[in-house]
Amino acid sequence: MEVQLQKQSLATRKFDQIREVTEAEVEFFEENGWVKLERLLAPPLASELLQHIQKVMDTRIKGEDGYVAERAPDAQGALMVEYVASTNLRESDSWLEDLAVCHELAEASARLIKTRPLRLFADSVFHKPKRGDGEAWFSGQTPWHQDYPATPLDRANDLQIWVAACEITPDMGCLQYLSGSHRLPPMGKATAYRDANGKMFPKGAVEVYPWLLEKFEVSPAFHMQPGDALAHHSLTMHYSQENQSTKFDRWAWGSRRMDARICYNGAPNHRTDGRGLQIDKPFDHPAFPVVIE
Ligand SMILES: O=C(O)CCC(=O)C(=O)O
Ligand SMILES: [Fe+2]
Repeated sequence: MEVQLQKQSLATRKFDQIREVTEAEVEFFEENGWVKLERLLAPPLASELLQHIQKVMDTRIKGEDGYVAERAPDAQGALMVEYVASTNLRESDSWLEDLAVCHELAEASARLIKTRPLRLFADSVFHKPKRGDGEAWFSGQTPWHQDYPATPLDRANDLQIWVAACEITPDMGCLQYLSGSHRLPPMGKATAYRDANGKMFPKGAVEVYPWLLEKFEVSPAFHMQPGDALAHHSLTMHYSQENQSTKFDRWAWGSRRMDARICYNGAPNHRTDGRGLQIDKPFDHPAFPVVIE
């Protein structure tokens, strides 16, 4: 039976500082499961993005808007608070809402995964503070993981666009990929990769499955200019080193779009819990708008 999707396309603002993806980029993505999109956002737009994400993070972490308490009442400790604060910044900032639902990023996503209609799943901030600046959620290395297993989607047909909101030199922890790993099945959550004592493996999947590093090539840590982006499929294994700079924080903003026909499978996730989603039904809910038909 064909499922009727609610029409919730919200794109109102035009972002003419976002360019189109090229055919060569689409082909590269299909082959490797990731692609670098140089200057996807023009630098002035990237600098506006940085201002917005820093402001929302600051407000949320201070608890000024009650966002974290509302979304995750059980969030304990500064790291967990920061993690919850790092998700769906668009819910606290109408400019970020416009950017997250914009036609330009939706069209780029639709071309890369060759799927329409698409729905927005979430937007996120990935902040790695400079070395010596205390511990944050994304301090240290980001363990090798796929995005799909941590989310309650009944199929893996979605992608993340990760935008450098500031200059990110290779020593600051650029996202890196196992090229071609999007052809792997779901391999478990990063939080499930633990040793016999229950301690998380800092390098994630490659510690549990060392053959991954023999089978796939690791993509380089790029030097990203503000507005350069990386896109990856939700089955592509990815990782980033810790930020080794003692001077500069690393700020990236991600937004993830999915096949709008994907159904909710009920797995726990703070992005979806308590939203009244129905198991085996599409995400027909204002928090997951259709962004391209
Ligand atoms: O920025 C990072 O280190 C992690 C980003 C990530 O896991 C993602 O974009 O899916
Ligand atoms: Fe990820």
